[in-house]
Amino acid sequence: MKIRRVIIRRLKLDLVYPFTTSFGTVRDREFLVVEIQNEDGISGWAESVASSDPYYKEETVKTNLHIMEDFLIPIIQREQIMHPDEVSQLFSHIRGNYMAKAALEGAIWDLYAREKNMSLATALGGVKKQIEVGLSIGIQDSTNELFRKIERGLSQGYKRIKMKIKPGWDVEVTRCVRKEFPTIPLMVDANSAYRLEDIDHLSQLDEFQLMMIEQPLAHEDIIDHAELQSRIQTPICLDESIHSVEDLRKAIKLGSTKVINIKIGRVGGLTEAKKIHDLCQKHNIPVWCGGMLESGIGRAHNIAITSLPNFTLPGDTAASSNYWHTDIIYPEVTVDNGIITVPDEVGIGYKPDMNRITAVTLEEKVFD
Ligand code: OSB
Ligand code: MG
Repeated sequence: MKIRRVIIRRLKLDLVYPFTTSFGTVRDREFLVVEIQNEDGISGWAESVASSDPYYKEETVKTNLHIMEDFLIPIIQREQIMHPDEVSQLFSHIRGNYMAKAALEGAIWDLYAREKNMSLATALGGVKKQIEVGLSIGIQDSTNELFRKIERGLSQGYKRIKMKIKPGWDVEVTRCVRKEFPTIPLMVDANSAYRLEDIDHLSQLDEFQLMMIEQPLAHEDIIDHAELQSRIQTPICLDESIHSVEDLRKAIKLGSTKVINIKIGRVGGLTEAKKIHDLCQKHNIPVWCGGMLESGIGRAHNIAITSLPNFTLPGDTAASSNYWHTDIIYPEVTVDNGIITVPDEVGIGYKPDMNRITAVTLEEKVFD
């Protein structure tokens, strides 16, 4: 692959609804979109899932810009890349900064697929033509509001409901939801809001037949999660704690997790995401694709990776209209009765909408 130019755009989009987790409320998203052009003028696209604040994980839009500009882009410009699988190796001496790495690697994957005239899903080894998706519902002002959101999601056919929890909005709310919706596939996500001392409290969730509890304990922990898992029945799913196939190997060894949420940005890119998928498959651990309130570009990458065979649980990739008044791709991502058809067009399979992108760009940097 001959890379001629890297363009980083900083965009801002308003969310259709504010989204509240245990770590705060977001009303809009500021994020970076990466375009990488080859010598023939073909472009590959990806986005960074880093947000403007370091509340989910430590990376931010600003740290991503710094790491991309000063460290990662010079590597891409200097090295001859034959296959996108090489990129994570080329980046490996730069510690952490997973989201920044993933955004550049993702654009190279899209460019590679376009050069080969195939879909990104096919380039990744995807097999599924359709994927099942669920809805992630933030913390609400009242249980009535939560019920309304769940009902809406179910009426649109979403295959599972994930509700965010935090201390004070957990056991009793889940009890109410279960009473109202006794049989729906339901899970909760705590985004690291609890400590091991909360074992007795968290074990009260066991009576609600939840599919899983996502990341109850600290954002880098795999040790306390192992103890918690040995004392509760609800399967634990790790999100924040897993950055690599190495983290996963250790978590499996300790018994910290029974399900894995794969986020391309959190693990440094598609190549590492595939490795995590493969190791989970070997250990009969189901995986699903987590969401980070992505624009259509990130959403398209999520759809492509979800076409791999061990993504057996519905992911977070809801329809564009659940997040944005107007997305930055066309067509927008649509969900039909909880199912997305994986596009078979070349690359990510959706076209970046340049007019819309220009309209919401705050800053643009070109690296020749
Ligand atoms: O933990 O999965 C998470 C959004 C921002 C940060 C962390 C998380 C989330 C979501 C959003 O749950 C899911 C979505 O994109 O719909
Ligand atoms: Mg999560």
